Amino acid sequence: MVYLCDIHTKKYSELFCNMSTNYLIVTILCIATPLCQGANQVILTCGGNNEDPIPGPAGPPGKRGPPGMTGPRGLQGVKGDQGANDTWKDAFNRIEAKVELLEKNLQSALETIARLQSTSCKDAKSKGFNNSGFFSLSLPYPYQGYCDMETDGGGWLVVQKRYDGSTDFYRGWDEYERGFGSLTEEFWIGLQLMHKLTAWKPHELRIDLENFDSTKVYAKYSNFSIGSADTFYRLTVGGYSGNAGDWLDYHNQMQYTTKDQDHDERSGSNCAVRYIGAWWYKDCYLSNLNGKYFHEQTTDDKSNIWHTVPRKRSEIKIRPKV
Ligand SMILES: [Ca+2]
Repeated sequence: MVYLCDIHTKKYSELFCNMSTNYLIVTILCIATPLCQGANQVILTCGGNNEDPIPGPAGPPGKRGPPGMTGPRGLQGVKGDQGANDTWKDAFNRIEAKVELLEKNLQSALETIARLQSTSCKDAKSKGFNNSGFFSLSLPYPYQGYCDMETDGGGWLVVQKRYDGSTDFYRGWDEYERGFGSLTEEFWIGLQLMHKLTAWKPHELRIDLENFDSTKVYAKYSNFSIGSADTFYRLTVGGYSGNAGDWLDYHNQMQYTTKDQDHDERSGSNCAVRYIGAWWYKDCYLSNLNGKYFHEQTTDDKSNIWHTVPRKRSEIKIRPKV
């Protein structure tokens, strides 16, 4: 078993052992190889020393350790062999079932690899991922993202999501730079990443909004980019379409302002403090989607407003144009 992984399948080992899916892949390879029994032994060799594949004599047993964490559920097993009365047809059916299971597991493994190797949500969409969810994306550097694969052709990276007020958005500069919240709940992905992505490739922007009467509207911009930290993440936006109204144009070319960094055009006060948010304020806003979240319709001008209407739900998302 040791030789199988280190020598005969050395390429597979080197390819997959550094990836989080190695358990699944190696297991499948081993199942497919009659020489290989006991996938755990093979997996252990993956992280071992390939220059010395011959194991030494076993040492004395060590002290029993504490129980580990419960692991993930394993792959589905195949039905066991039957007794001596087995017919050729039964044997064939069992083999066929095994092959089908192996094909299914292999397909799952290949999908996982593709999911890990996508450069962007748009790239993942082009590979056939049609369900929204989490992806490990690799450009312009590795990061985790939530991809909207259904709206307007899919392939959108969600950069802001709010829907229940569970995450506090009244935060300072550092957190707006790095991002905060949970990708499974409400979050802000961070100005640094938004700058990196839009400097890497031209992007378009889409803002999906849901009102408290459950009507949905959107604003789309064919051009969207965020400047570097040196420009205080200056917003460049244009090419509006949609039915929510163009309430970002007013903020075009504005720098970002948080409660602890005032880069707006309102003299004598900080718009982020005045309106309990953080945004590309001018003097001060026509949109304020990071404003205070209210659970019901309100006329409070400190709320998460798009023009004059606070929103029950907002999703801001970006997508490479090419
Ligand atoms: Ca000011």
